[in-house]
Amino acid sequence: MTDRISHRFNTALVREPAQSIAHGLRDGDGPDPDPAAFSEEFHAYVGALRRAGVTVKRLPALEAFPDSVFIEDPALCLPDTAVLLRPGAQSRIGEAAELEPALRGQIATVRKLAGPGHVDGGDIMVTGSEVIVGLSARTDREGFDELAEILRGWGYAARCVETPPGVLHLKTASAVLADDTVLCTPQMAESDVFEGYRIIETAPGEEASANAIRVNDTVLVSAGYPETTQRIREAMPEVIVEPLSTAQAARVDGGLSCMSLRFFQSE
Ligand code: CIR
Repeated sequence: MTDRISHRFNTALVREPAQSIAHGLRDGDGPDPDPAAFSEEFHAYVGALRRAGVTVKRLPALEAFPDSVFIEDPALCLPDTAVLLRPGAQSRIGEAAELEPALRGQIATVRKLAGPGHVDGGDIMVTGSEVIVGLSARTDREGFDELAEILRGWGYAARCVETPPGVLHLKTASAVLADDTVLCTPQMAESDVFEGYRIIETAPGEEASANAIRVNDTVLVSAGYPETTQRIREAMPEVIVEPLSTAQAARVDGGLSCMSLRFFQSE
C-alpha cells in the first residue's frame, strides 16, 4: 500500500449538521445535543481540518437524516477511489445515495456495495498495510465480504475483526495515528486485533479519547482527556496534538473520525 496512506490527506468532505441532529441515534437516554452548540463544535472542527492542511468541501445539511453529519459512515475513501457503503442503521441507509453525487464529483473511481450486507465507515480502519474492518451491530460478514472483494481488485488487503461488544464502531475504540501506530482502549490492546502494530493505550477512564484522527502532521483528539493527550505527545513528538471539544457529538455517540471523509486526491 502507499506510504502514509493512513494520514496523508489533501481533501475532506463534511456535511453541515441538521437541526434534526437533536434526534440522532444513540445508545443511552442522555440529553439531546443542542443544534446551535453542535454547529459551533462542528465549525471548530472544520477549522482544525483546514489548519491540518486539507481543503474542506462542505455539503448542505440533510434534515431528513438526523445523523448525516457523521459523513464517515456512508463511504470509504482511499486515494482516488471510494466505495459507497450500506450503513447498518435503517434510518441511515439512504445517506449513501445522498452522498453519491458529491463523491463522484470529487473522486474518479467510485464503486457501490450492492448488498444485502451492511458496512458502516466507522468500522473501517485504513493502516499502512491493510484495511481492518470490525464486525459490529452495524457491519456484518456479508458486507465485509463484498467490500473485501472490491478492495482486493484495487490491491488492498482487508482483514475482518470483531468490534468489542457494546462498542458502536471499531473506531469508537481505536484510531490509526501513523501507518504502523494505533491509539486504542486497553480492552482492544489486549485483543489480538492490532498485533504487530505499535500501540498507544488510552489512559484509565479516558476510553472515549480513542476516537482521534491523524491528518497530515496533526492529531485531533477530543478535549477533556489530558492523560491520553500527554501519552500521544510523548510517543509522537513529531506531530501537533490539538484537543477539540466533541461534547455535543458524544451525546449521539459521535466523535472526531465520523464528522469527515478524508482522502488524498491526485491533481
Ligand atoms: C449513529 O449512531 O449512527 C450516530 N448517532 C453516530 C455515528 C458515529 N459514527 C462513527 O463513529 N463513525
